Amino acid sequence: MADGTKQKKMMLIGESGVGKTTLIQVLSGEGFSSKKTQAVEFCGRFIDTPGEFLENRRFYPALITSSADCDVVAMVQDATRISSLFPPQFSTIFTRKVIGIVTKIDVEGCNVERAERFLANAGVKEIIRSSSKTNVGLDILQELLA
Ligand SMILES: Nc1nc2c(ncn2[C@@H]2O[C@H](COP(=O)(O)OP(=O)(O)OP(=O)(O)O)[C@@H](O)[C@H]2O)c(=O)[nH]1
Ligand SMILES: [Mg+2]
Repeated sequence: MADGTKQKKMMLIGESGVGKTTLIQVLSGEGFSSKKTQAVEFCGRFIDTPGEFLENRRFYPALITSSADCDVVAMVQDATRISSLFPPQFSTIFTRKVIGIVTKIDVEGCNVERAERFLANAGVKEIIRSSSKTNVGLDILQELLA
C-alpha cells in the first residue's frame, strides 16, 4: 500500500472448483485464467491452495503449516454444492482467525443458507457471501484485509 501499512495475508481453502483462485484474481485486480491449482501458491497477500488439500486428509498437516504464514484462514464453500467436505469443527485446527466465504451466490438455484450451514457446522462464526462474477462481497473482503 502507498502509505506502507502492512496488509493482512489470507489463505483460502476449499474443495476443487469452488472458486478460490478466481476470488484471489478478482481481489488482486487480475484477469482470470482458468487452471487448476496444483500446489500451495503465494500470490501477494493471498495463499492459494489446491482443492485436493481439503479433499484428502493426508494434506491437512500441509494446510496447517501453510496457515502459519497468514493472518486469516478463509474456508470457502460453493453455494451451488449440495454437500461439503469440511469436517465438523474443522476451523479449530487453525491457530489463526478463521472466516467463511460462500462463493457463486450469483448462480441461479444456488442455496446460500445451505452453504452457510455447512460452514457453521465446520465451526465458522463469521461468513461472507460473495460472487466473483457480479463482484458481491469483494469490498467486505478487502476491508477485512486492510
Ligand atoms: N458463476 C460463478 N462462477 C464462478 C465464481 N467463482 C468461480 N467461478 C467458476 O468456477 C470455476 C472454478 O474456479 P477456480 O477459481 O479455478 O476454483 P478453485 O477453487 O481455485 O479450484 P482448484 O484450484 O481446483 O482447487 C471456474 O470456471 C470459475 O469461472 C462465481 O463467483 N460465480
Ligand atoms: Mg485454484
